[in-house]
Amino acid sequence: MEDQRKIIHIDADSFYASVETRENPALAGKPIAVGGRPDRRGVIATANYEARKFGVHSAMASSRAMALCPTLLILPPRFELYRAVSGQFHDIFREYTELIEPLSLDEAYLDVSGSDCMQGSATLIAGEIRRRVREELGLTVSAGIAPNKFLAKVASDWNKPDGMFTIAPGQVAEFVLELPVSKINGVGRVTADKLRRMGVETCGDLQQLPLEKLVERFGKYGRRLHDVARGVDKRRVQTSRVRKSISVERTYARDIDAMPAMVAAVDELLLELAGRFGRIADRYFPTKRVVKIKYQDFTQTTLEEAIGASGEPWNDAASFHRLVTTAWPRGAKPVRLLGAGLRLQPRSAEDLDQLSLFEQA
Ligand code: TTP
Ligand code: MG
Repeated sequence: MEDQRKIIHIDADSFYASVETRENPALAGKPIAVGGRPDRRGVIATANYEARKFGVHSAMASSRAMALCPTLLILPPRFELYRAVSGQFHDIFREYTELIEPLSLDEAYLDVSGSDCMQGSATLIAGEIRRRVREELGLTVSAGIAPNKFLAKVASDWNKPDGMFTIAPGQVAEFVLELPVSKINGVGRVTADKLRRMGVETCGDLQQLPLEKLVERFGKYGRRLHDVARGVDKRRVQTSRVRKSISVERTYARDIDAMPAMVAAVDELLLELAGRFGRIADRYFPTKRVVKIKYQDFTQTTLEEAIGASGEPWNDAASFHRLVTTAWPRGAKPVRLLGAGLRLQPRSAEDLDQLSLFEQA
């Protein structure tokens, strides 16, 4: 049903700062921030929760932050690293759904309405994602689970950091009554003040105002306020990205240095790739096979081949084996990471018609 979607909003906790702490565990428990230098009129991008206790927050002048918290360590940002971590978040998300809308590097909406993972329970899926991010990436993310994007975003903030909160469809009406309007995405200080002067503090108060009055005062945004005050939000999770490829890769605890082990590793990757590709095979067809090899010394090589007209299926194991056998000697060193993937082409509407014709035949 239209309004009974299952949305998860994920938001990493003090993202840049947490990544820096993961990279240098000696920083754990100390107040740190990521941002520009105080002597160069820099600003804070984010601060960890220890630093927030001193009143340090995003967008604050670094010099002010140092005044509030003299022991604060301000690290320069490393965007490439954060981007890479963000990609790793998405690799995990994609195992549960393809309907992902990123809002920033550390934030995304996931629509899991169609997922049959974890008996279709969005709350269990969110718990699983949080566990895997902790175990595999050494970071914490908070999650909100709700029937729409507005409520899911409110919910992810509810038990932050390292928390989650579910608003079930049957709880929405009661939940919004006491919800402060300041929690509505888009209601900043100005709008909140304006609403307060109209006697509105909570969404329950807001429900008392007729639509006409809200539109008169707030223009188009008035209609949105009218909806969200009732916990209604029909915006869909929008995936903007057209995929060009899909791949799975694994870093091995012990480097691989013999062909049989390599072949076994590739077979394992292919199983996983099949699962992942299976979920989007209705929208994409594979054009090439790709393997990636990262050697012990972190140099890497990739090799790809067109999926031939000879009729073998995309996941033909012998073809992938041939690719690694050819690529490995380029470095001739033990291998720390292997990847297997496919280059993709979106299926057009016509292809889809063709597909269903074939299936009927
Ligand atoms: P947020 O998710 O807003 O903040 P956060 O992840 O640091 O902390 P939390 O979610 O636990 O409250 O932003 C994500 C990253 O975006 C943040 O780590 C740094 C960057 N950022 C800025 O560079 N400037 C800003 O003003 C904000 C708000 C964030
Ligand atoms: Mg965050």
